[in-house]
Amino acid sequence: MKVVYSLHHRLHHPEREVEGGRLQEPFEHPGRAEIIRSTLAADDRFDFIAPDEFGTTPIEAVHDPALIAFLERAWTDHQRLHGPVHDVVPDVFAHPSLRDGMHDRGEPTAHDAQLGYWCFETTTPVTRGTYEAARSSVNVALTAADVVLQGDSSVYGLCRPPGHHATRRSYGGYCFFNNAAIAADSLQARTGSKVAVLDVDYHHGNGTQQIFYERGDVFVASLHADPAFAYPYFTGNSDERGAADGTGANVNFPMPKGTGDDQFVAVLADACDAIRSAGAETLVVSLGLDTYFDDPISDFTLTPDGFQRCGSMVAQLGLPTVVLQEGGYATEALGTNAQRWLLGLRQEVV
Ligand code: Q9C
Ligand code: ZN
Repeated sequence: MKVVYSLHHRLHHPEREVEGGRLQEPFEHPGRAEIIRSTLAADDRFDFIAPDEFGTTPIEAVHDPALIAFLERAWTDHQRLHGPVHDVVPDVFAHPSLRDGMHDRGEPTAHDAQLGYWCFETTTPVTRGTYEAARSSVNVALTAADVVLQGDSSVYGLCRPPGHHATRRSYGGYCFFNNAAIAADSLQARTGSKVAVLDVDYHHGNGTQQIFYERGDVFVASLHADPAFAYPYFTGNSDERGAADGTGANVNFPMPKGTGDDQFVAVLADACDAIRSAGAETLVVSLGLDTYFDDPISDFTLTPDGFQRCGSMVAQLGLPTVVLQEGGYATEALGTNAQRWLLGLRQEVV
């Protein structure tokens, strides 16, 4: 199985994040991708390739070009205004209620206001190399999409930073560009056929849902912790089924705290049935491994065996499959968990 990897992910390396009112070391750090890389590199069933450069055109098909332009200049603009700052984070947010009943003024002119206009939370700092790392993560996803277009049955893109929380015109949740949405949109445009995104990260894939909400040509299914108690809170309920041309093309499976292997695999079977019924011909998987029992920011209880069963379940769809890395924060276990999921997909024994 081909693995697409770039060391450029290391250019995104925040020193701290504010979560729950505490200043702490980031859960999303370069070591995550490195342990997956080293675990897969030690298994000769995985072959590493470097990403190609795709430029910004495929990103502009999914994101507001002004968001891309902001992320490219944000770190430099911030240094000019505030002196040396390692991690650039907003201190003001464009809360919708500020302009209730008033017309939309679009992007503000001040840099500090722009930060709070494009970013929706405090755990996603922009560092010196964040833009380059985020662009590289997109290139990893698009290169993986090319691998299945060229005939491989499946491929793994070791994306970092992750992508599924980034909406058309916002970033947050450790995500800047929505790698899975960009890959799915590109696959849809190039094949002209229906694509499905299956998101198995602990957190609802709010960005992917938003990007495709009014489209019928990309079906989106997400399994995640119920937003009644889990981040990102504002999306992910089961009554969010899409709108306009996308009516019925979005399906959410919110699950309770403590969800384990059997329950997750059973719900995954339902999600796979929905993907079959939608008539998808190509699949993009947003692979979050933060459903693991020992994950530090989540409360599901999946095991390595469970991850392999999930991969096997997805293999039953028989679709060309692009697997892209999203979350997963139990660093020591991350390599093994990714390996088990992918071996399940390839119908390999451990
Ligand atoms: N108190 C991914 O797994 N912080 N992103 C949540 C809750 C952000 C997770 C704070 C979690 C983002 C890709
Ligand atoms: Zn997650």
